[in-house]
Amino acid sequence: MGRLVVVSNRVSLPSDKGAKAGGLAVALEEAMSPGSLWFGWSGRRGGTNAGRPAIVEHRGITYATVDLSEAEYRRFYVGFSNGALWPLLHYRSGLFDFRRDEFEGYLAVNEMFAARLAPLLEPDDVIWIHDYQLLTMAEALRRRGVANRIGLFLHIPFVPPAMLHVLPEACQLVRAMAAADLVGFQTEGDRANFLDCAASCMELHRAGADGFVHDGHRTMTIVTPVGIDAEGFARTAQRAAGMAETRRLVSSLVGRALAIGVDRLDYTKGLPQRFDAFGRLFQRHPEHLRRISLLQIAARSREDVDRYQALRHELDRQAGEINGAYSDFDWTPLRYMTRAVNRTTIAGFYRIASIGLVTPLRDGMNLVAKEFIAAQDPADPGVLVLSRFAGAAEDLTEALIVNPYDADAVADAMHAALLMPAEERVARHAALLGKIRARTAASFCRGFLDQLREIER
Ligand code: ADQ
Repeated sequence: MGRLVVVSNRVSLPSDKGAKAGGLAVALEEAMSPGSLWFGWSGRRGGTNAGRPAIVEHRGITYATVDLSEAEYRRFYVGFSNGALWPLLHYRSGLFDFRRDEFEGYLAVNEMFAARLAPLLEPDDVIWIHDYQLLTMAEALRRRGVANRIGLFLHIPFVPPAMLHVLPEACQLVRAMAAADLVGFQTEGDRANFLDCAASCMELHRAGADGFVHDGHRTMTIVTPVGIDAEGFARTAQRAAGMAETRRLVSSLVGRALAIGVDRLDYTKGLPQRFDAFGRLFQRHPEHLRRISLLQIAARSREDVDRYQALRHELDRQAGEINGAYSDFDWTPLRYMTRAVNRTTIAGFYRIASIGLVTPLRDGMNLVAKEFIAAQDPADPGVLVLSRFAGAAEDLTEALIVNPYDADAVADAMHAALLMPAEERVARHAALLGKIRARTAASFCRGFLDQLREIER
């Protein structure tokens, strides 16, 4: 069986210590077995990338990384990836910012990745490219004569044609994605949108329900939702619940309930709307005043992108407003922090929380929802309040499903969660736990790679 070559924008090197916020890094660690190669950006910038990739070996895995120049970083990463594609693929055309030089910078970095990876490849390697930063890389590899099996997995949503064509070069991207043999998505909806976009961009013949042929090349699609190591996370949470940080959190609550939110500080995560809904809880259901605190951990992310700074200012303002309006001398309703906290500590916090608030405005999957479920004590679990616009909601139907734009409804769901009888909490949690145990990070990787390896080239 051929070697696995994973390509992602960022490579998490074995030397990277400390807290990591980001679902992709977590999921991919499961895919890497000894003998594999992981290729991507080192995270360094400012240097030149003219030379060969830097190679590090660790526990049988080879890590090959390239640096980006400052101009590449600005155009490819800050510009087109995060200023144009990220908002567009999260249905936020109002935030979409297209600049042609940035689009060209994006194509050039995808091209450069292909040029640096190609000499490292062996004929039976299976190549698995990840996410929205690298949508044109499969095509760039093909142009270099790479005939290996290539898979592409998109961790974020894919939009319908009416939204995608807001992007002037939409069809160029879709055609480049189709150069892969297998294109994977988090949900059926995302896959259907991609197939519709492909049909809107090129002459194609459908190959069964899941694929198509264009110009003699067959592109198949697959839906493989990303999961977590549910058993491992449950063990971590159980252990963490006894650790000093969790004990300190419990004693600071003095018997009050805890709601928890854990996100990257990103406008797709619906944090201003969540804060609004939390304030609304006290207006609509004042019996909860002084009885609950919300701990929101929002790790700063993409601080070079202007919109993220604006979001931070908005949240600072809102947090001040809520605490100014409702705090008492011995109770603060909202505890809001913007640094990353390590996953073990967070696991302990989830376990003691009565409510997990996962209310993104749009999300490919959302692993925090799954981690919250895994971390609960099955005999006395907390309740997950989950946005219908998270990919996770397609499967996790026993959560309290909400529309995150409806602050009153989210407040009412929190109220319902706080009053929910133990029997109902246990039943909902058992059903959810069964689901996240069935679809783990490992089964995500296996599901995608088994199908990719079956493809005849
Ligand atoms: P993200 O948008 O980064 O991932 P998510 O799925 O929630 O979102 O993954 C976040 C991961 O980082 C989780 O493991 C979480 O514990 C951790 N994390 C989040 N906030 C943190 C914080 N404040 N401190 C410490 N750790 C934090 C993208 C897509 C998602 C998709 C994943 C995986 O946007 O929709 O689920 O990839 O495919």
